[in-house]
Amino acid sequence: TLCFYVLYLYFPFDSVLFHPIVYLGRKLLLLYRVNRNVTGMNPISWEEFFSSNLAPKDLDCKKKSIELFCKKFSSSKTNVVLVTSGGTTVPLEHNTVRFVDNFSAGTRGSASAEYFLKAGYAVIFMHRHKSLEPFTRHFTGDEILDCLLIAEKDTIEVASMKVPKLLPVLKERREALDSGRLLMVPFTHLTEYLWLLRVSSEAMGALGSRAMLYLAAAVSDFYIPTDQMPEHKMQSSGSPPAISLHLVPKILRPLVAEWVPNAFVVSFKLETDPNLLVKKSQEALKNYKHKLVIANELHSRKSKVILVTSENHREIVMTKEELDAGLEIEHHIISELLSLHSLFISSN
Ligand code: PAZ
Repeated sequence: TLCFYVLYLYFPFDSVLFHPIVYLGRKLLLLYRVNRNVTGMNPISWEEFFSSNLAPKDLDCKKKSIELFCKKFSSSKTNVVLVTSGGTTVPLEHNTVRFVDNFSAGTRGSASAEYFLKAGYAVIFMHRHKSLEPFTRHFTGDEILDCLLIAEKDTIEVASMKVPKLLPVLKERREALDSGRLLMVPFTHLTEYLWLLRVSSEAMGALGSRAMLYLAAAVSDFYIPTDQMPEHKMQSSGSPPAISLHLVPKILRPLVAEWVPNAFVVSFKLETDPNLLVKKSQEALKNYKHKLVIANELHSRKSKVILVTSENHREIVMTKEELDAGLEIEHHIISELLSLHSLFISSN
């Protein structure tokens, strides 16, 4: 930066030498950044990430609704939970045609949000746009249309055999909406997710220990910095593209230490090697100093999780009978969290 500044003093904007110098400077900076990330030793800081990846255009509007929502519950006894859900995309072009995505459907987040609502919590549901949502998740594809029948005089009726499934869902949804305890906040790409996570956490600060963060979204660990993304769709006519992914800074660190230090923070750890689950979760607790990691393995995530705290770890395993009866593991997870959170609140 200093070299740049000194050069600029000698060759101001209108100088013909200025443009080649800027070009060279950019290339050097790029080389430096690539090298930093290739070695994997030194990802950029979270501050650098936010200053080089500008906030999405609608952030202010979403921020205001999140702040209003938190304010509404700050003087009541209602606990507030931020549930993050679904996967983030990582665009490969500014005018995005292609992006990197992941497997997450939002099952964990949307089911958990329902159980939190049932327990009386107010829920900020920060979810990947078009992933599963509380209540509607029970009806996929044409199912909701199958509940409806064309009756006399072009009116519509609900098929009586569908009522037992539809009615309890409708009742719970109505209760949540009428009490104003559900705020839906959609995101799509990684940068949008991280900005929203930051503003939501900061807004929840006012709730103290009554705030819980339940970070179930599958967030990309890699991204392409904006200055290295092509403007337009990558062309297949030239040589195959070389895509260099960079490490995303660990956002849990500022979240716990600075943005919402008094909240009950729960993160998730997904692995495909079950032997790594507990070790990596303990490392995360040590590094970020939050309260709980819920560890799960990709293929068994609907039937088994491990709750890892700094003191111990224990499994929740669904029995075959429970699974056959349609019971969901999130029911058990949330009931555990309710006890842990209430202990946390009373000890604060
Ligand atoms: O969304 P889903 O129900 O298909 O999957 C849930 C999950 C595996 C993404 C979640 O439980 C989780 O582990 N989230 C954190 C992933 C991570 O390690 O970043």
